[in-house]
Parts: sequence; C-alpha cells; structure tokens
Amino acid sequence: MKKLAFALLVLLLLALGTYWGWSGGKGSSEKSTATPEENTNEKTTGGPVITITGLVERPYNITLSELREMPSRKVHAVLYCVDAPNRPLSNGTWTGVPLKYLLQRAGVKENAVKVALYASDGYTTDLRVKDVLADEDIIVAYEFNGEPIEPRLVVPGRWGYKWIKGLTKVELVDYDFKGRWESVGYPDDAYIENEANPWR
Ligand SMILES: Nc1nc2c(c(=O)[nH]1)N[C@H]1C(S)=C(S)[C@@H](COP(=O)(O)O)O[C@H]1N2
Ligand SMILES: [Mo]
Repeated sequence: MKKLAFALLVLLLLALGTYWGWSGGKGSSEKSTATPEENTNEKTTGGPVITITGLVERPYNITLSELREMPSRKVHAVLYCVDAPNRPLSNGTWTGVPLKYLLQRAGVKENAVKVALYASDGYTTDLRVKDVLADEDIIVAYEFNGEPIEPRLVVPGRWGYKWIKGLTKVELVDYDFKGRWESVGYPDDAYIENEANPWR
C-alpha cells in the first residue's frame, strides 16, 4: 500500500506542475508576445495600425511607431470646417509622413484612380491618386504644434472633411469612390478658393 500512496503523490505533483507551468506560460505571453490576430486594430507595442491596400503591388500594415521612424515633413496648415468657414478650428504646424510616400512604398498600380480613406469611427473621405502623388504636403500627421495626436490626414487648402482622423485604412481603387460628405454632394476636390476669406 505504501507504493500505491507514493505513486498517487507523484501523479498529484505532476498534475500540479503541469497546471502551474501552463498558467505561468499563458500569463507571460499576454505581457509580451501577443500576435496581430489577437489585436484587431492594435499591435501591443506599436499603437494603432494603418493598412495600405487595394490596387498596390505590396499591401502592408504600418504602426504609429513605425510611422514615426519614416521620413517626415512639417507643414503649416489651417483647418476650416464648411459649417463655420470663417473660424479656423486648428492653426499651426503639423508633423507627419507624406501620404505619397506611404502609397509609393506599397507600389501604386497604374489603374488606381482614387484613394479611399477609412477611420475607426466609420468616417470616410477620398482623394485623387494623382493629387496625392503631386502634393507632398498631404501628410498623415502624428503631431500638432509638437504634441502627439491620433494619426490624421492634413490636406492644406482643402475643407476639413478631407482631414480624416483616426485613420485605419488607405485603399486604392479604380472607380470614383466618394466619402461620407462627398457622397451627399459636398465638392469632391474640397478646394478652399480663398483662405484669407474661406467663404469668398
Ligand atoms: N474620423 C473622423 N474624421 C473626421 C471627421 C469625423 O467625423 N470623423 N470629421 C471631419 C470634419 S467634417 C472636420 S471639419 C474635421 C474637424 O476636425 P477637428 O475635430 O479636429 O476639429 O475633422 C474631419 N475628420
Ligand atoms: Mo467639417
């Protein structure tokens, strides 16, 4: 009978050891090695992710921390909303990465005509591929007047509805995609004719 009791004790210790090891391993993986699949729109260390996809050679995801490592530009621009055209909402210096660089890094296919832009709150807007490739001042900004901000588009000289916040996806398409306000009749180019007196 002593042999049986010893065998049971060994089994009990093995079971305890297995359980302990399993829960310890799970705890440490939560701390450091979460995979992208476990975070729908976040990587644990890099912050929010922007996806560059659609009519490109090499679709990719970029984290906010990776964005900060890319060649950046400082752009002075004033944000105006069509609803209050004489009252600047934000006026200062924005730091970010030209959307042009992000598109070129993916390789723009020649049939891409529009850039469809999507945000975490469901907001959308759009730009023409040729306008983005011609204007390095259209940036994905991550700083305003030296302070960190959630990634947003800065589109100098264009109404605020192009300045999408909480950007999650940039999709190149071969048709005339229109965003939230463009699709209900707001001008697709959104050009502010006279910034000194935005409403002319
Ligand atoms: N994600 C998201 N981005 C958005 C909007 C929105 O509703 N959702 N509104 C747009 C409009 S119409 C304007 S005028 C500006 C306002 O920017 P602000 O909230 O930083 O002042 O954000 C633009 N970007
Ligand atoms: Mo707006």
